[in-house]
Amino acid sequence: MWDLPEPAVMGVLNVTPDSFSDGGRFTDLDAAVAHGRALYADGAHVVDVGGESTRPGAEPVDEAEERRRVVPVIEALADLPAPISVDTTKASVAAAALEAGALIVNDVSAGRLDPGMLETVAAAGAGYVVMHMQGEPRTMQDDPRYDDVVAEVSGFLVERVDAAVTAGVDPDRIWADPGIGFGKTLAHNLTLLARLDEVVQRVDVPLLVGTSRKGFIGEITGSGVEDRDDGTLATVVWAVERGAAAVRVHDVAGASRTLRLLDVTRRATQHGVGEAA
Ligand code: HH2
Repeated sequence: MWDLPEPAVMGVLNVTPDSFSDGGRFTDLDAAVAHGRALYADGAHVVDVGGESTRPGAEPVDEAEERRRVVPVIEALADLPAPISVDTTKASVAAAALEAGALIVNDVSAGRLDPGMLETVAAAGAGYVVMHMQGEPRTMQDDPRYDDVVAEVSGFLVERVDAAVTAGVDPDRIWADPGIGFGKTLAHNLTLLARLDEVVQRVDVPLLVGTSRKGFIGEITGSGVEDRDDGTLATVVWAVERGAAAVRVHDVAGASRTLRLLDVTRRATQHGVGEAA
């Protein structure tokens, strides 16, 4: 995606009352903008602004309300050196966000929920994230099923990347995302992580992986949402080691430090300790 480093860190900024981790913290414009700037200062390469929660059970948000939440924040952050992405499934919200200065659309529906989405992204020459989700947020965790989760998720991503490219989206500006936690049980999430290198091989564009503070970490560690950053970092290292090009996290400072250590250790392995640090 453009000239972003690999691995890139996407920082999460939810301007919603109900997101599962940071809901209600950044509904005030000044607080949201300050947090966006803090994410950049902490090392975010992309700041992802979302106005609709997609947590399991979340109710959809009206288009005008979602625009009202995200546009002023994006306008105020547009001068950051890092690109802003907008986390939305609606073409009209994406268009308003791109107009306000966002450069990337992060679409958890991969263009399936709004027929105008792919054309909107293509017309703006914007970056695009296509993510896999089984079902829709309100019901997606009811009883998710796959015969082969790796093959099905990879096949879906290949098909949606093709659809985006056919609609005119620049293939060099697309990330694919296996959608950890979106219509997936603990076993599905773990299988995708365990076999992430297969997904990387099957999909032609770089992979973004979002595990941050998600329920499966709590299922394993027993920790609440506010106590999952350490588990998140374990999955960040795992994903990057298996070829993920980018990670989406709430704790950008922690992820940046962790990835720096990973990078130095890798280089020490390849070139010797003297040149690594
Ligand atoms: N996860 C969430 C939201 N958007 N986008 C991508 N590409 N990948 C993800 O894994 C992903 C995403 C859910 O996390 P969060 O934004 O913290 O919560 P909520 O949806 O409740 O706002």
